[in-house]
Amino acid sequence: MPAEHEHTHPHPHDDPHAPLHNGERALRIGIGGPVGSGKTALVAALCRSLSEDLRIAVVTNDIYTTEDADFLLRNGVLPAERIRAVETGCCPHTAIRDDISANLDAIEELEESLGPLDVILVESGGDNLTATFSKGLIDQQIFVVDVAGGDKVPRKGGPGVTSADLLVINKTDLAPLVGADLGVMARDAAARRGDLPTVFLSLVEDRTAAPVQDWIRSLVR
Ligand SMILES: Nc1nc2c(ncn2[C@@H]2O[C@H](COP(=O)(O)OP(=O)(O)OP(=O)(O)O)[C@@H](O)[C@H]2O)c(=O)[nH]1
Ligand SMILES: [Mg+2]
Repeated sequence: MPAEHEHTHPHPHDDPHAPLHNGERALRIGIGGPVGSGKTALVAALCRSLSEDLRIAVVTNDIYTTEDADFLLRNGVLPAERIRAVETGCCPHTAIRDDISANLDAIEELEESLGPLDVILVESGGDNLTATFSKGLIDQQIFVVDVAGGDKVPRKGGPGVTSADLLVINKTDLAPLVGADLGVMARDAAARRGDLPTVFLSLVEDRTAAPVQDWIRSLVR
């Protein structure tokens, strides 16, 4: 029996930074978009519909509060241990693009405490049309805009609208109230985005966010 100090063979499970077995890693999806467009409502809908058969966790980003995480907890969409809040204390886009360390720590903590996961949703703090995620933080990004600001939003472009892997145009139920033409939005989005997909959604009418859920499932498979 060797003395304790002679014990040399590595114990991979002792290393908190060790990759998951078989290189398995959750698909990381960033959800960004302007303030109030429905990012948290979308996260809540996805948690409800995806957690039936997938292992899900969520990281939220707020500037000064944990408002978004609190909303998800109040609505019971996931057990508390599956939700982490990052208080950025700075411009939301800084924490998802320039200094992503707090978000990476939150993801790592979730994976360590929960074991292997299928999908981690990272909600950015609400920003403007310029916010995008670092590819070092997420694998795919969803950009959520809403029709309430008028049908001009896709036409205005910006990196979120033009280059997100999925563009979600939310709150279609409000289109008649604000005189937004969804056909114009679809045409302008297609012109900006080429082959990248765009979906229309009303989270008031579709509490499962079906088109976004389908898109995520196609990536997990
Ligand atoms: N009418 C309507 N309201 C919606 C829809 N989706 C979200 N909302 C409402 O819009 C408001 C903002 O939704 P949130 O999900 O908090 O938006 P957010 O993008 O997370 O906001 P921030 O994190 O503050 O940027 C809430 O009052 C939602 O209930 C929708 O499809 N239709
Ligand atoms: Mg939110």
